[in-house]
Amino acid sequence: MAVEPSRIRTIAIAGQGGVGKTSVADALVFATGGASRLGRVDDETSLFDFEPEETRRRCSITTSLHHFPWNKHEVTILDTPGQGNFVADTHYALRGSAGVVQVIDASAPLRAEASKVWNWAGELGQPVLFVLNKCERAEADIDARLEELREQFDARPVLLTIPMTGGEIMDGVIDVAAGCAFAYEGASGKSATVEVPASAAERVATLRSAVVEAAAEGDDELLEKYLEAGDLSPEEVRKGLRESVLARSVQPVVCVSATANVGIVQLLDAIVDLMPAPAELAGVAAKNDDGASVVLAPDASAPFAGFVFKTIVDPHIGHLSVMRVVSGTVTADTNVVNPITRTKERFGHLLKLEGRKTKEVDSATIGEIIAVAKLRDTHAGQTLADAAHPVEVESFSPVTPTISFAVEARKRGEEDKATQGLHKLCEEDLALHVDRDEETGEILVSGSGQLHVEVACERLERKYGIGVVLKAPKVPYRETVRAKVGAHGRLKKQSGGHGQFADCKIEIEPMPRGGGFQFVDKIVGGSIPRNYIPAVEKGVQDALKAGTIAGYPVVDVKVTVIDGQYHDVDSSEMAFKVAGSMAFKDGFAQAKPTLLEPFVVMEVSVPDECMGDVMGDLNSRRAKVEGMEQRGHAQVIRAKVPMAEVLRYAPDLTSMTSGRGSFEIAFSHYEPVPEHLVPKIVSESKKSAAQP
Ligand SMILES: Nc1nc2c(ncn2[C@@H]2O[C@H](COP(=O)(O)OP(=O)(O)O)[C@@H](O)[C@H]2O)c(=O)[nH]1
Ligand SMILES: [Mg+2]
Repeated sequence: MAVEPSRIRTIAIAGQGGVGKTSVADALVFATGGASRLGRVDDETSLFDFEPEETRRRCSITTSLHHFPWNKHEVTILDTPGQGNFVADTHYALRGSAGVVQVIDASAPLRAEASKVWNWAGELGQPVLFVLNKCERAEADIDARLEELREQFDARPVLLTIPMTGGEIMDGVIDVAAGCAFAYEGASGKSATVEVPASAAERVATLRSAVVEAAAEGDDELLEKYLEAGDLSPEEVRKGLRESVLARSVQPVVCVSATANVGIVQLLDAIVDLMPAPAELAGVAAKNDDGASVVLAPDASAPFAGFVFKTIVDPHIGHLSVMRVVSGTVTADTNVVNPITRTKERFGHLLKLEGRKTKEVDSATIGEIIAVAKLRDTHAGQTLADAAHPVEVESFSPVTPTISFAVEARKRGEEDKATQGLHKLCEEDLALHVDRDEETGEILVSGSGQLHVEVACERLERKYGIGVVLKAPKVPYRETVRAKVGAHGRLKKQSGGHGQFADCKIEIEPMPRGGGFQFVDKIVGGSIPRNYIPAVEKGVQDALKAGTIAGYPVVDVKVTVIDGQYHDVDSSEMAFKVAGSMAFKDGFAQAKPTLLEPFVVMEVSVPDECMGDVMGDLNSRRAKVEGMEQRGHAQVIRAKVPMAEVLRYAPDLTSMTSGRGSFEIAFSHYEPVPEHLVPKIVSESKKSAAQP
């Protein structure tokens, strides 16, 4: 039977790496009876981290889903990765959720990566519930964490539960608003209601006022009542708080210990009570068939539209497309179309994901997530819509990689198989890119970090049986021009038989950084016939693929074709293509060509006492430091650094900070390479091109 949409909760569990997101997710499933024992990442029994690359590293690499009933609601959770190499997947997975449960380690200061999740939730307008995890640890400091949330996120956290400590250990939680406590029986998840310990009574009273105040602010009527009577009923607190949370003016905070399995029931209640039902979110931006902007309201009776935010490729089952129902209700028989590829798709079976398993359902409605197998031509980032109402939901913005490696198949002759396998991995992982180096013919794999690329290669071997080795990381240099010049290309082969003739004159000039390529046609009087102009452009574009300094792609140039000659019989598209290419190559060398290098933006988080070393080291890497700030006991340095200087930064930072430093990296922009470094880069890339 279909679920009543007001009882649907679909939430992402997100946050920085290692804080216990996956452990919280396992505890949620266990508490609702969805697992007979508590899955644990440390024992490799987690329902969410089940891929060998994940269990081996104790680190989530891709988003996993599960769903369960709780208190007459249908809850779906997405356990997302937090590690910097894999968070692109999290950004995309948030397009599937309606609210974010951001997990924070109560026992350690927030790291820079935590703010990413918070900002993404903000961009998507999703309410946030904070979970303070690892509260049983001696180092847990709840007040310090709340202060960081206020300072660094400008958040307004309001505590709903706090740990109750019996002797040495956290063995229960106090429900602040209800004024009672829950004593947990070991890790069984069972609890008994008990009185708030006298020692905590005063603190609980203060915290309760904060909750009631936050609730009153959510609703004018309640505010009036609160100001008059000085208090609100439990039902009014819940209602007002819900409104404040949905408006994103308040973030509830729940304290748990995932591994000790304490406080999880209160977290479940908070999810159901305070996270949005799909219809409570704003509509989703889309385009209709005529290209006009529309907003898809979260309406269960509207025509169906689903946004595919993830693809899972299983070597046995094939493709699973995972989508969030954005509007309407869908069954296996709904007639759907992909408006981008214009393909009609058949759903066959609708599946719900349960960790590595799936369960078939008859229908799905707004806010639910379903997977369908073996679609003909649909990819992550695309929409599937009712065939009578084709709409296209706004897609993802692409992730620019921060590192590239050349890879080589371990067995000779398996290059093509390796490329094919890597392309299949790219369908699942939109932050992974595979290209061929135009000059050397090598396969280039690019991603968000070395670990990301290494994991991709491990998967290639496990899933498709193709072993590859990573060679040295490559910096994606570009070439460009700095002066405006005229250039000439002339192809003339008219000795006997059918000849070849084309002649074109062009101007080459620089464009602003990031301008890419622009082609302008200024031919007057038909010196080159109209139908040959595209061939000239094609020829120029071919020449752009490999510049003449060191064979890197040429960018940020404008090419204007101004004059030319043709021959009635001997001219052809082919001839003009060659002439265009010749003209560009001729002019490029005169136009003061230079190399551009990519810069990355980095946030390096280091303990105070390592500051000096890390700063000195960054300066030696040509870094431009843009700012520093104190976060807890750590300093966060923000800098723009040439990618070439930080290709292997992780081990160096580890040794400078004895493993206590961390960093985040993202592509920033291109800049000219300093003149004195150009010869070295050129000779190195020629050397690597000469290698067999
Ligand atoms: N002491 C303690 N350790 C925890 C708790 N929750 C998770 N951990 C441990 O923290 C590590 C990372 O947990 P995991 O769930 O994989 O974190 P994630 O990266 O955020 O998904 C594992 O070793 C867990 O056993 C907790 O509540 N208390
Ligand atoms: Mg995890």
